[in-house]
Amino acid sequence: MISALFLASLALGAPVKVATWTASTTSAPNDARSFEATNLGDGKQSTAWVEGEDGAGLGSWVLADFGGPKTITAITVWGSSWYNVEYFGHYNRPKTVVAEYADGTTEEFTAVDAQAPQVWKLKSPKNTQTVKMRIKGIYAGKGVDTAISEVRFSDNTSDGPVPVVSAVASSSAIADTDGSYDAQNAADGIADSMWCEGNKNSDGTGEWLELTLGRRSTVSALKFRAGAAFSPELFKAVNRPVSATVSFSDGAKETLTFKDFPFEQNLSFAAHTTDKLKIQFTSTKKGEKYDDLCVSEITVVP
Ligand SMILES: [Ca+2]
Ligand SMILES: [Ca+2]
Repeated sequence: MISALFLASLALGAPVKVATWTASTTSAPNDARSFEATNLGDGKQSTAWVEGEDGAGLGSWVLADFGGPKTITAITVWGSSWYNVEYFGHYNRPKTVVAEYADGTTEEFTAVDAQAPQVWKLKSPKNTQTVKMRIKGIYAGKGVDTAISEVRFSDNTSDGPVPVVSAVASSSAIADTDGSYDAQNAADGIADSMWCEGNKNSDGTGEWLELTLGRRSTVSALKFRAGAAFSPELFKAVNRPVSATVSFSDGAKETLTFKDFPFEQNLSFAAHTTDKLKIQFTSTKKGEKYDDLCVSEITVVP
């Protein structure tokens, strides 16, 4: 339910590109894993910024610079590290955050105590070049440091991809130590969160995903990250789509044919005006480790 509400909030506007990220402090890298502030805006839940102070990180801040004034309507925060369930429990995550805008005005936001993206809608749209987010309160993890995996800002435009407000699937794999495989993961704007089907009697053929759009739109293409986009090495661990049929609200159908690679692929077709997209997979390629069809991300292109 939290995830569905989260997707609905994405309909507030288009994502705003951050030109530079800076932080008050950064934890030293360990095991070749970096904790730099740039991890906040790389579109991956597995990479996180971790503050580098001696204490719990209260007073630490991160600052997003858009490179020019933008009108911001919402901030979405993935608190702690979403690398896996153990990491999520290890790090502190922000409970209270004070956002300071370029004109010096501030606004305070509070997170709920759950592993869910926190969507904070601003009291009113704010025109600003920077947002400084200072951590005022935390939910304590088992370790010492505070982490944030990803931050996204939304504007007040309808530019960019068509927003998806909810996603449902024929089946979903059960959550494990790596996290959830819910349908929402296929349309959350995060490259390394994925939907995997949970039908033990199927290689994914016949399984489907249905995306509800934030507004009736003319759709001419879908961008897909098929399989496990977490890393090129893991991509072939799971089943990948070979072909699918996409159905539109007017009953029209188009055929999708996938390339078998881990990068984003653009699948274009004749334009259709629609409220929903139902993507039913008609053939798949076997994974090396798991017999579950997975899709990491779908972007709906106007
Ligand atoms: Ca990240
Ligand atoms: Ca995703």
